[in-house]
Amino acid sequence: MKKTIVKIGLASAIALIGVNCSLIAGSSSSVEIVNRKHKTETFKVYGNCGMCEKTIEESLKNVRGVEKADWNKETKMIEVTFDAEVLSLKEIKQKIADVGYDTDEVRATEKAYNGLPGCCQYERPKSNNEHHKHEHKH
Ligand SMILES: [Cu+2]
Repeated sequence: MKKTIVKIGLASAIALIGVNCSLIAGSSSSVEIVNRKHKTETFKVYGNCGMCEKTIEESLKNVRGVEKADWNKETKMIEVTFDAEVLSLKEIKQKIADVGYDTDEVRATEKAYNGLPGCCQYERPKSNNEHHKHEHKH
């Protein structure tokens, strides 16, 4: 009789641990555990809408060393999982700038920015290294 109670107690304890484990596995840190060579960085990319999201994420899609890129249009933050031995964070930001999107570190060229669809022409951050240039006024 006593034995049965102990058994039941153990079984429920294991069940509880099981639940906890699956909760931990579901958290955002699971990527880093699975692949230690990759690291995940989160930074701001200026943009507007769902179309921006597509363009930004596609700019990193077939880039060697980039595992995953996920931009959030609400927060304007991108989460990139990449292999730091293959490419640097700066190179990733350059890829994003190449398709027309600014980050705080790498700025897109006027040409790339102007090439974006009208709805995607987000409000650009003030730049430090272009203060000597004329502001384009309509
Ligand atoms: Cu857009």
